[in-house]
Amino acid sequence: MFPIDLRSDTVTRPTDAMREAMARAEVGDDVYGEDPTVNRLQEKAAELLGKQAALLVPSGTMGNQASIHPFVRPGDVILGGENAHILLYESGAPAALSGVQVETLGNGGLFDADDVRAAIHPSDAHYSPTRMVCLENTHNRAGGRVFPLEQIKGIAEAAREHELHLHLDGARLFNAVVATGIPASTWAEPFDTVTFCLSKGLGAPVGSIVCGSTDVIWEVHRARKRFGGGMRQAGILAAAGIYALDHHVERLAEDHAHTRRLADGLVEIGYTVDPMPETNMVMFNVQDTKGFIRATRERDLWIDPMGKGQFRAVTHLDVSADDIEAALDRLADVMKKEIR
Ligand code: TLP
Repeated sequence: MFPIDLRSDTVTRPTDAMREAMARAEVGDDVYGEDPTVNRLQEKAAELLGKQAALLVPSGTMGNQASIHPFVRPGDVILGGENAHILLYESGAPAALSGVQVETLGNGGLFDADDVRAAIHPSDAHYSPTRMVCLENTHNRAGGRVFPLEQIKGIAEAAREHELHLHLDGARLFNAVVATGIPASTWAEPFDTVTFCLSKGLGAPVGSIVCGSTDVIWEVHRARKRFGGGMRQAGILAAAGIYALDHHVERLAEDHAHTRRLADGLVEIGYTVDPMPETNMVMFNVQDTKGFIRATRERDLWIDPMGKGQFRAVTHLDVSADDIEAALDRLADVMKKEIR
């Protein structure tokens, strides 16, 4: 049996053509701002997202945290959707690195303008100031759901009314772009800072981008330095990013089609899929977590749990239509053994 890895879209390996682009990259010392390939990637990303400036950072986590750090003071509150990556999967970084408290909004990751207005603390010495709203699109723990644009516009209005910084964790923003046909710049427009990852569905080995106004990115740049994220001849990585943006965006539609097929197959086999997928991941329920992990690993099928009784399967560049059929055969076999 050959391995099929559906744990995350982070597991992809650079293609030969991407490696070729990396090997040929012109480089310089990016801490001096002298790496031409990094500069080219940053200009390209800023233009794609309709922002004045962009900054390459080593990871989505650093992109998020460097987008929070300059715009808050210790004791401030930042608001985020339930189960947001920033709050759940970044090792407590908002508290540890920026000293902020986090309050969650809405249900399952999505929220609206009323949730924001209701959460803002009054201007009273008892309360810590509410400073920032963070939103995730697509939302990971919500099964790759696309955050509705009209809802985002309402949230942005509420944020502006109260002078809150608005940040988008767009680790998988291009999945939302491809799923909806709405350009990245439209999704990015309401936000002060936007991150997106090159190292997920886009298939680059390393790297994320933060976009914003020139002034905002100047502050994020300082935070990147403070967090130890200044890189030197990073053009080798930036070349992979440029290649990914040129060649791996439209193909995300294939991942979305594979996920839909996987979801339909899971339902046919008898698993409960919830919600049905909108992009490149599908969440389904399994009671026997340990048994399911053992049985799938025995069949060289890699799928991880995400929360109690829930598994997440993610499609990506290294998963073909045939792999999906093979994965479904293996899952049907697992179900036959009464592991559900
Ligand atoms: N998410 C990973 C795990 O950390 C859960 C994954 O496999 O999905 N924002 C979002 C929405 C993410 O899903 C992730 C990674 C990040 C930020 C962080 O990116 P990295 O791993 O580059 O720090």
